[in-house]
Amino acid sequence: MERTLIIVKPDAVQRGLIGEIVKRFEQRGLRIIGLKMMQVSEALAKKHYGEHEGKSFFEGLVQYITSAPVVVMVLEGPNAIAAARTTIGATKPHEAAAGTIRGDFGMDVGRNLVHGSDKPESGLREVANFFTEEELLSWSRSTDPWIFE
Ligand code: D4T
Repeated sequence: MERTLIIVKPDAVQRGLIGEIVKRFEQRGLRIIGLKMMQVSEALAKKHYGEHEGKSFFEGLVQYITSAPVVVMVLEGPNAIAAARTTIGATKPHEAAAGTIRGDFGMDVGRNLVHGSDKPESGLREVANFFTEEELLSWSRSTDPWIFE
């Protein structure tokens, strides 16, 4: 089972899209094992986006993600990372396919609504940055056998 960290970013929260975005991951079949609303600190933002430090957009990215509350969640499932990223769509919303979250709601790379981990190692690291083990639930749904063979 893979785990991915999803961040419903400040623009999506401000635009009232929390429910819409959570719904899309739920209907895909990903299992939510942790979920909370929080304000990201500058230190946490810099840690999360550490690989982009030094790039031209880094300061703007930190400013954006810390500017207002976000909703963070951990999704679990076989191939959860790839499944979540195809639901999210391409990084630049104007290039994202219609039907994806970014393709349906976004226009600008600096306001791209949602984050999803990009590989299994990042998923584990990012989940640990945002959640304690006690905040994550190990559970199964009665529908799981109808979603995962
Ligand atoms: P995140 O990490 O937010 O889910 O986005 P992606 O995984 O799709 O894309 P990324 O890591 O390449 O970029 C992280 C973050 O930086 C912003 N960004 C990116 C930007 O503002 N300008 C840019 O040119 C790029 C490449 C958007 C997402």
